[in-house]
Amino acid sequence: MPTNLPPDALQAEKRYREAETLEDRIATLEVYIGLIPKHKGTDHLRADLRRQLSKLKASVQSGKKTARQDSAFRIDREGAGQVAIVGVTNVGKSALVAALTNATPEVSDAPYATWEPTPGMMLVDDVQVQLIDTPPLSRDYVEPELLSLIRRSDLILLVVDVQTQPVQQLEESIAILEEHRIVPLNHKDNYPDDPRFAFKPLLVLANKCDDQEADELFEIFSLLLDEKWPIPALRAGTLLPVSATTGHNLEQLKQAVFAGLAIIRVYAKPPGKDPDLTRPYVLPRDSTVEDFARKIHKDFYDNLKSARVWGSATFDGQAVSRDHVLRDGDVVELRI
Ligand SMILES: Nc1nc2c(ncn2[C@@H]2O[C@H](COP(=O)(O)OP(=O)(O)OP(=O)(O)O)[C@@H](O)[C@H]2O)c(=O)[nH]1
Ligand SMILES: [Mg+2]
Repeated sequence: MPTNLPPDALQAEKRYREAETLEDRIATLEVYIGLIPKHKGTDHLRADLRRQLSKLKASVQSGKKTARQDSAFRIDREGAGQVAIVGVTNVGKSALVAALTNATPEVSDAPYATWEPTPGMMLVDDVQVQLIDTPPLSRDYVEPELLSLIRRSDLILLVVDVQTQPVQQLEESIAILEEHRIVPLNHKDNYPDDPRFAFKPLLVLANKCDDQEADELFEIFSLLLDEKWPIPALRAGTLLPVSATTGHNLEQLKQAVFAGLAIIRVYAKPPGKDPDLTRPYVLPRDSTVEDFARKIHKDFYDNLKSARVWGSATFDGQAVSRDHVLRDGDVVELRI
């Protein structure tokens, strides 16, 4: 029986012990966990209870498949891409999501503050991207549902705290992911080409680079990595110093996410009119005029007679073929 808990938490614990059905046990345990004060002294207790909770939830799922839909870990895709922010506890994942999106996840000094994912929308220029704050990766236990969420995402942002053993944090996070067959794209060559592996683009964020002193820590961090990571994991552009507190490099972070998603924006120009530059169509990189036509409407795809492009063509308004490869920012006029 846990001691040093406030009376309401003790009462909730009693209700949990007395709950009889599986549903009741889950409901009362969730209330109990929510009432436990968050500090280092309750760290183990909370981690332990969360493990129990996910076991209970797993047994509901194996009993009836429809429970999956209710899971907080199944987040509908919105916007041009889904990006999972992951890392060990206290590195500032929630703080980054709060700084970059409209969402307001709990930011806390106490470890293991986040235990359910929270999505938020981040505007990169004129494109909305979905960022998902997630519970911490931990050597002890990782929720299977968290791993599925990461596997479904288009891009992983792996956060470390530049002020607290960032090298170890990075190595531990990568090891946990790889043990569960989630492999950064740049480690692909180390693994068999097997569909059970999810190869993901991954960007490392060294958070808490608030000031000059922290910048020096970042320098040391990146130097240490060069020695310890012979694989080209952290080639230019995959490691970025940021600060959720001061906003340092958050614009660069947005641009890096956009680049990591490998998408382009294309603007439609109705014949004889100006293009609508406020509403981009988002397409995978290397899409063609034909892909763009299909995205607008099947009729355009089926009946496309000609296309003109401003941007990637040699001259503005040049007539191009259906298989012309488009570039980010192109304006396209389709005629049917
Ligand atoms: N100095 C500094 N502190 C930060 C920064 N970002 C977050 N923090 C602090 O670090 C602590 C942890 O932040 P969170 O965002 O809750 O960390 P988390 O990674 O979500 O932690 P878990 O939910 O436990 O996994 C809080 O006290 C934050 O205020 C930053 O850029 N600079
Ligand atoms: Mg958090």
